[in-house]
This record gives sequence, C-alpha cells and structure tokens, in this order.
Amino acid sequence: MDDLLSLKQSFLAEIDTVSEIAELQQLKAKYTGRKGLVTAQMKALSSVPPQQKPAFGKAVNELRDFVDQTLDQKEILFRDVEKQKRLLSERIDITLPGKPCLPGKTHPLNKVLDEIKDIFVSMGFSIQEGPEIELDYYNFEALNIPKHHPARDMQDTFYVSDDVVLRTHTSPVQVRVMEKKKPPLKIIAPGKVYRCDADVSHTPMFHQVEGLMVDTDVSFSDLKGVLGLFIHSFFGDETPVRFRPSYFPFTEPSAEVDIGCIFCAGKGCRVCKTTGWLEVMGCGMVNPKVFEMSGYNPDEFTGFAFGMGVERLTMLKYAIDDIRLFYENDLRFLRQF
Ligand code: 2NM
Repeated sequence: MDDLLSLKQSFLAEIDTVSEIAELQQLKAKYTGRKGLVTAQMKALSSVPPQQKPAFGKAVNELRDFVDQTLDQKEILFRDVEKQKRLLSERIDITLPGKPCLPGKTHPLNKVLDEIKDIFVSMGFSIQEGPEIELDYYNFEALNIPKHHPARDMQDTFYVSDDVVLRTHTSPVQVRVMEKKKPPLKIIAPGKVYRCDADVSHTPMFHQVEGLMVDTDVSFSDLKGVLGLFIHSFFGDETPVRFRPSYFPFTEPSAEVDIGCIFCAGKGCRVCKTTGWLEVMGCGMVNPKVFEMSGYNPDEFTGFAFGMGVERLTMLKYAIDDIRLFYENDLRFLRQF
C-alpha cells in the first residue's frame, strides 16, 4: 500500500512537468502501459496475502483509474490550448477595407449596337444573323461583285481559301435570307466583319449593321423615310440629313447618307474636311441583278438596302477620335459610357 502511495506521488510530480501531448503518452506507457509501474502492481496482486487482497485490489484499481483520468484531463487541456493558439494565429481582421469590385458596364459599341437594333425593330425590322466565315459566292458573287471586278480591290479581303473568306460586310446574311424567304422582307443584319486594314479609323475586325426591305412598290422615298427617321432617332431630331449620289455594285441607284457636321454645326472644320457634312452610311435600291441571283423576280419586287459601321457611328456620337480605344479595354475609357 505504501508503494501505491509513493507511485501516486511520483506520478503527480511527473505530470506537473509535462508540457505536450507526446510526453503524456510516454507517461501513460510508464504507469498504465503493458509494462507500466501500476500494471506491475496489478500483476503483484496474486502474491498479496488473501486478507489484504480486496483492499489492495481496490486501491490499485483506483490508482490505475486515477492515472488514466488525470492523463485524459491533461490531454483535453493541452488540445484546448493548442486550438486557442491556432485560432489566434488564424485570426482575420474583418475591419480591414475590402478590395473594390466595380460593377460591369455595357461596352460602348454594344450600347450603340443595341440602340441601332431598337430603332429598326421599332420600325418592324427583324434581326438576322449569319456566318462570319463566308463563301466567296455570298460575300461577292451574289452581290454583283464578280471575280476581278474593281470593287473587290476596294475591300481588302482576308482569304481562308480560294472560295472562302472572312465576310467583308454583313450583306451575305441578306442574300441567304432572300434565298430562304419570299417577300415582303424587312430585316437588319448586325455583326462582325473583317478587312485587312489598320490605322486610327480602321481595325481588321469591326461591326456593321446592314438592312434590307423588299416588297412590291418599295421606292427611294421609302428609303429616305426609314433612314431619315433612323438618323433623327439616333443623332437627334434637329440633325440635318442629305442623300448624295454614290456607287455600289449591289444597288442602283446608290447614295451616301451625310449628316450636318456635329463638331462645327456645318460651318466646316478638320473632321468634316471643311465640307460641313459627315458621311454616316451607304444605301441604295437593290440592283435587279442581285434579286435575280437570289431568286426574286425584279419585275415583281423592288427594295432598298443600307449599311453602316457601328464603330464610326459610335465615334461620331461620342466624339471619339481613335478607333483603337474600343479594343484596348482601358477602364478609364470604358467607364465613361
Ligand atoms: C451598303 C450600301 C448599300 C446592301 C445591299 C444588300 C443586299 F444584300 F440586299 F444586296 N445588303 N446591304 C448595301 C447597300 C450595303 O453598305 C454600305
């Protein structure tokens, strides 16, 4: 019994010096493990005189339980201390200011594109799309621009192969629609087009909206009415508009649409090259040859068509002098719209 008491005292003295969980495990092995000091006392029970056996057995069992419980409590305490240390080291300062996350905005070109679409949709036009990689046939041939025609030199084309190109305008979409649908037709074809060109006013890819209206008895007056209404919706009711004779292989007669220079109010400046007018789009009455190739009878139907550059219209509307600003994605530029 004295041995048990001194074992308990030495255990208590030792556990006081323990500072980590690994040492607790060593202590456990030393006292209550298979070859432990308390375990040895339990094994010694058989050699204790019979009268003392119950008391000794009880005492040694209590000592073993005491050792195990004390070790368990200490382990719980150590784990708690470790957890507190970890929480402290992982502490986040939630009072620090956050990183600013600016809300997204519509790109100025898409904003103008949406506005153009809305105006034509309000006049009953539907929106049509087609491939950007296009057959030479739809991009040139069907628009009355045969091979070796000088009009092909006017457009610096990206060739994919002999008979496949990156479309240089969106008119091929209209040819494809004419092949599929009978008149009456009121459509616009917005989208990306490609020309081998690059300076302050040209990028190899840009956006166009072309339009087409076909019915019996569509006249140049209809063209002037629709495009005049478009210009006044887009640039403002007071904007002067004029139709100036021009040439396109796919329309006859053809015209350019000019607006009074918005920079000098028509007085003449550098932007309008002292003319007082700015060119904003091309148009004309669809050439009967184009109708014939698409399967429309030119004696039965007439139509007008037009085309405009979205970048150019956006630059005029917002007085932007370099087209490359649209594609640099400088937020100081983009956030102004
Ligand atoms: C323009 C100017 C004039 C045009 C013609 C056609 C089609 F397919 F109907 F023949 N689509 N777009 C056209 C006419 C385009 O852009 C300056």
